[in-house]
Amino acid sequence: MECGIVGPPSSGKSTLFSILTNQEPGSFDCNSRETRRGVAKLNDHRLDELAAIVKARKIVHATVDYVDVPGFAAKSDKPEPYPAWYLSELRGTDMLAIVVRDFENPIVSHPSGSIDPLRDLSDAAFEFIISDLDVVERRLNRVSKMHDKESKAEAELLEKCRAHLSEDGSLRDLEFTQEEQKKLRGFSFLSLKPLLVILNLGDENAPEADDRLRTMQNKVDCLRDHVRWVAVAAGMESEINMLDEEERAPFMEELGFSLPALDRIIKATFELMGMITFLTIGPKESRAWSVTKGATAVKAARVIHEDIARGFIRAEMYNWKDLLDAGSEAEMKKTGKMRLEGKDYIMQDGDVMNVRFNV
Ligand SMILES: Nc1nc2c(ncn2[C@@H]2O[C@H](COP(=O)(O)OP(=O)(O)OP(=O)(O)O)[C@@H](O)[C@H]2O)c(=O)[nH]1
Ligand SMILES: [Mg+2]
Repeated sequence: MECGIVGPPSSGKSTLFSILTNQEPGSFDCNSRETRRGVAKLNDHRLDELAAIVKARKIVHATVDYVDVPGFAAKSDKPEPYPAWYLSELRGTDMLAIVVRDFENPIVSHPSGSIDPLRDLSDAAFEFIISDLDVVERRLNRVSKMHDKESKAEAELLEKCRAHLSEDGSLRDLEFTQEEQKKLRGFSFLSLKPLLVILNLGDENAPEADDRLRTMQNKVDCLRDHVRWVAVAAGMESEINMLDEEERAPFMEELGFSLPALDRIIKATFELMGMITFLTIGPKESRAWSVTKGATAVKAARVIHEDIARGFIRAEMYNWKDLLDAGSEAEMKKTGKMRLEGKDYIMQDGDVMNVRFNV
């Protein structure tokens, strides 16, 4: 799962990326077209607690890939369309996180001359709409000349998209059937990608995070299903991260966030993408895996290894809490809480699975 981090220059994308991927902070040349990729670990106390029970020698967390895409400033006062390299970088991702700036910093000026996170969000959303409209119109031009049934259906679907985009609407706010969604997937439309809005606050306004987020949310008309909102104070948090772990708490408290940005952003990313976590627990390796909500046991097995899915016989399944309560695998087996499930079992968040398979 890959999430593109976008937004205007100096909104704090790279600062946030460093926090997420646990790298040294340090922004890079804003004229550079270089993007950075990194892996963020989903901290999961369930995995840590169960791994401790079985004395796991190796612990592997679930992860999300983040891509730090540098912002670029228009050369004139007029907004410029996004360049092709930028758009193609974004199209390759599964979801987008737009970082908008709500912090003053006299050393780093905002390319638009003032701090206005709502404007920055609308600008970015608008550029995505324009770029999608361009793709739709080009394709419509082609398919409208064809007369077979499939092309006609495609033209009808694209016409629905065109109408909405022309009214400055994002595609994620339209309802599509599963069949339509499948057809649209190949276009990698930006305004259809799940969206995480990240409001980057300064340390002075971080304690008002909830109010500031709410004010923005109230002014944006969008379907809640495909959008999530998170407030962070990336600059301050990256400084806090340089402290020893035991020294961090009072500073975090001052910011007013109950959890670090990393945990809150990954959680929002998982929710937005409809992902849940299941675990495989053993002394050699204990590991958390992610799978889409509603996935069957055999699909979850495929995440682990294709062979395990192919040779799937049954899966031993229990909830992570059952092992925690029992204190050991042997005790847990005595409680009768371990079930045997077939291929079609629907995975639940926090399931511990052990597949019996045959290759
Ligand atoms: N005061 C304050 N400064 C911040 C904050 N976040 C980032 N900065 C500073 O703003 C500058 C730009 O931050 P970056 O993280 O490089 O911004 P960016 O969005 O990656 O910028 P580009 O890659 O050029 O698009 C840096 O000097 C940061 O230290 C913040 O929350 N508060
Ligand atoms: Mg950057």
